[in-house]
Amino acid sequence: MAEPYYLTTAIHYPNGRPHIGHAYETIAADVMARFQRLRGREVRFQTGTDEHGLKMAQKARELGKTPRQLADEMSGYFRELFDVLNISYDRFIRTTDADHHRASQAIWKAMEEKGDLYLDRYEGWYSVRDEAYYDEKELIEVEGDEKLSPQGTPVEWTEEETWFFRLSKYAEPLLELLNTPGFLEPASRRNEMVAFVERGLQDLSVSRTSFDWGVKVPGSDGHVMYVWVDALTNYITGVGYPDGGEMWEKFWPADLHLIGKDIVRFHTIYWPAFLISADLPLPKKVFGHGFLLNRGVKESKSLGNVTDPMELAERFGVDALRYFLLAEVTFGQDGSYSAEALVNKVNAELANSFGNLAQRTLSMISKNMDGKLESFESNAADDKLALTVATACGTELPREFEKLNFSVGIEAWLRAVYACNAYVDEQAPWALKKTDPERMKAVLQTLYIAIRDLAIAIQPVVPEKAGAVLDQLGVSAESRNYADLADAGWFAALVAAGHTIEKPTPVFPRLELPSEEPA
Ligand code: ME8
Repeated sequence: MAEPYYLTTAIHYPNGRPHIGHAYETIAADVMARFQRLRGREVRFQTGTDEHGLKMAQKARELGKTPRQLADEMSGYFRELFDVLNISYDRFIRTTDADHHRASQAIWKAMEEKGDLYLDRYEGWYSVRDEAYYDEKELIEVEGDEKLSPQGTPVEWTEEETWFFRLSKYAEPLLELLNTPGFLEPASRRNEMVAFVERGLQDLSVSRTSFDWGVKVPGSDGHVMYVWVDALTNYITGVGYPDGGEMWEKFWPADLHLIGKDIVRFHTIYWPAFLISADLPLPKKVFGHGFLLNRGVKESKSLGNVTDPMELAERFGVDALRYFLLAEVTFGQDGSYSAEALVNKVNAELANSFGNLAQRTLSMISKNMDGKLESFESNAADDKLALTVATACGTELPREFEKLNFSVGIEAWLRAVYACNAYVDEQAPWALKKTDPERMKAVLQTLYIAIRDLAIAIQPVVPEKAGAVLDQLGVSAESRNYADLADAGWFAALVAAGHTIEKPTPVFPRLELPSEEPA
């Protein structure tokens, strides 16, 4: 039985079109989902849009729309983008979905039955942009009397009757959870959360009465849930809460919530506290990735440096974008991007190294061997190359991807690609054509086997391109899993079947920078 694996991204605010950060997080999650599938696990992958709350209500009013119209329109752009980016999600959840309202009310009732909810008056600071409450002592004083949230967003003084959740009651189990190795990664994010709990937890305001765009609080007219209560609940809605059933048994608790560093507090303090209160199991891991910066600067509408991820994908190709984002940035840290960095990296590593390797090898097999595979005798150089490639693809890349060290796994893969290119140069199969045709065949077929391993291993990152290489090699769709890397008989089976290799067409074209772009 395949071991189940449930992963989620954050659900995105559809108060505007998706930006590069949304693309980054969702691509990374997709790489993980594909990776786990290739490892043989039964994966459920959820993403979606977070449609309630004051931020959505205000934005809609500003645009003269209803929140529902804004959510419908923008959520559509997210789905369109994720389709273009080849995101293999199983469910795109919208918090306006009917089953989600039901799940949110169910977890609310469970917390209420626990005695963890009480009615009182909230007086304090709120950031609409973060949809977050802040303590006075967390705020940053700026020029004049203005105060900003720790994220640098404006805050407003709020007073209203609300329901409170007894967060203060859960300090001890939360500290224990935060100190559980592997629960919150990267580990560097843990200290901040531990310090937050140790400073003393305040009970949390979990409903609003000053607007009505949200999930209704059961039995409490005029109250809608605080948007984060319903937002976090999406993770269990999607696997069948509160009804239970096969999907629930299989997939909850989640294996991974993949989110950005700015929302770690919600996922490692509020969310586990709600779950403990409702007697539900806790997610196994929360990973807070870093931010993507445009040439080192945070994108913002006022700076006019906002990149449309759809445009990047259309201009450079989806797999080029996916590869660049994962290979360039150490996952967990902030990273910088620019069109020229993308073009340079993709040309050097995919077009000139891996792409060229596949193109040269397959061309020579098609031309010099009539495209026919034959059994061959390997020598020490061939065996050494085979071992290097097998280790990178079968051990190093999977070990690093499992830890979400995507760039480190890709580096190991790339070292194996470079080893293949060095081997081609050393062995010079084009020269062997006349002097030692048997040796030429051994060299080309050693490369053929190596390319198959390299293509299988890199599929999570560049699914379409790796698939195209595997098609050219003649690797069947059922034999592209990581377990197939260890299959010693596949090559002999292809030889026995009389497999022929056609003249290849290049899979990784070189990218060009439009001339107006700075070099
Ligand atoms: O926070 N680089 O939604 P959101 C990388 N609805 N990641 C970025 C980024 C950047 N420049 N900017 C944002 C929300 N992100 C809530 C989540 S989950 C129950 C509710 C990440 O649309 C951000 O960290 O503001 C978050 O993980 C995701 O994009 C959605 O951000």
